[in-house]
Amino acid sequence: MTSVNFDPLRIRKDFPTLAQTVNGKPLTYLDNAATSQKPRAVLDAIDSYYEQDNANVHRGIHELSRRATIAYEEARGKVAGWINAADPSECIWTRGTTEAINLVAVAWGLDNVGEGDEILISVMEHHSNIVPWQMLASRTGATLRYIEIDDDGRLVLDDLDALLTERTKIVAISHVSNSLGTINPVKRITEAAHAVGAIVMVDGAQGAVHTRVDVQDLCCDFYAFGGHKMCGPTGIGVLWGRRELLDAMSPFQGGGEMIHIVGREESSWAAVPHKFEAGTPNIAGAIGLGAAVDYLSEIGIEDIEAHEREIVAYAMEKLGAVPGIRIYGPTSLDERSAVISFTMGDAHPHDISTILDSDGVAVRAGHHCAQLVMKHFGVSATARASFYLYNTKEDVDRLVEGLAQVAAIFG
Ligand code: 7TS
Repeated sequence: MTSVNFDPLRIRKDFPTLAQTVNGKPLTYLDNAATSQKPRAVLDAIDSYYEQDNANVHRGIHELSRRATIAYEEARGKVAGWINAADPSECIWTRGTTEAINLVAVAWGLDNVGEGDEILISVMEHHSNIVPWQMLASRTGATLRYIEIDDDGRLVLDDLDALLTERTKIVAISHVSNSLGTINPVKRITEAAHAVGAIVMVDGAQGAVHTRVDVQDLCCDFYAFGGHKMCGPTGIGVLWGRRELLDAMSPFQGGGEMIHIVGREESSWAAVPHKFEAGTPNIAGAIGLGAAVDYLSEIGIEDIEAHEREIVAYAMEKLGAVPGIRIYGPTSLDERSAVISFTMGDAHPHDISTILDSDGVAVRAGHHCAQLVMKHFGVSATARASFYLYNTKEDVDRLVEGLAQVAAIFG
């Protein structure tokens, strides 16, 4: 149950983009798993930085640089608090989830994974959590192994102990699937991986957005997430890592700000987190993400999660009654986050999306960067409705009304 103060209609007013019509109809935005809309507080924080404090960070002694540096580092503290990191220095700014995963695959992977070693991922992963590991495997001679999924879209963990061997160096797993909505038992996987000496990287692109994340409680080694799916700007994300791992790792990219001393032949590195932040960073993005964390914290992630659960329960009931619909992913609401993927008879998901769009309803259609999931279910694409704090039951009703039109056209 959400608290009495939680009011999605009031929350909607904070988001300028939501107050528009699309194709003559009020916008119903149900593509939140791709990216969320931005509240005024985030837009204001970015504007205010550029209007008043704009300067490069960690290099000037002048007033603007001092202010920019303080705001940038304060934002790091906010994202650290969001995932309960032991220290802000464990949070590295990246361009997003994708870059955070690539950072680990390259900077940790090349030094720690060798021929004959194994990397364990799952069939459920977003391409961002597959391709970097394929690249690492091909560069090192390591083997990529997969946790399979069942027809309910859940990880098959019965044979996890057999998949994990003393050769497994890293397990990379999503917290929540972007194509099925499945919430994965990350802690269970982490415990099993650690028992064979492997480390665990969690792709939290759809996790830290919808639920309280405590990286210390999850006991994982790396956790990656991005700003733009949680009310923040694009082009900014976070890699959290355990301090001793980060300290031991080689840098990811070379350049300004990541060095201690530069000599003619070689250089030494700055301390974590700056060792991983070569070049001028996305200062406005970090400040904007800090503002997003403030905004979401004030509303409360528990209330947001409870609200989304209500919307998803309602949507599962209403969508489940649509003739010809097939919904992918767990039937149990406890195992499902704010994503519902579906197909409808012979209607191509792109046609579904186009018909819905003509009604002002935005959903995503396609393979959702999860082609292995599509292959498992024998489809090339699905339509996907994904929800966030500002969605209402009326949004679900509009989706269902739009699907009635799809049924009328496709029979
Ligand atoms: N991992 C998961 C689970 C994701 O959902 C996404 C983005 C990424 C990684 C990559 O994040 P990025 O911000 O670096 O691109 N997912 C989606 C989606 O479902 N539709 O568009 C982007």
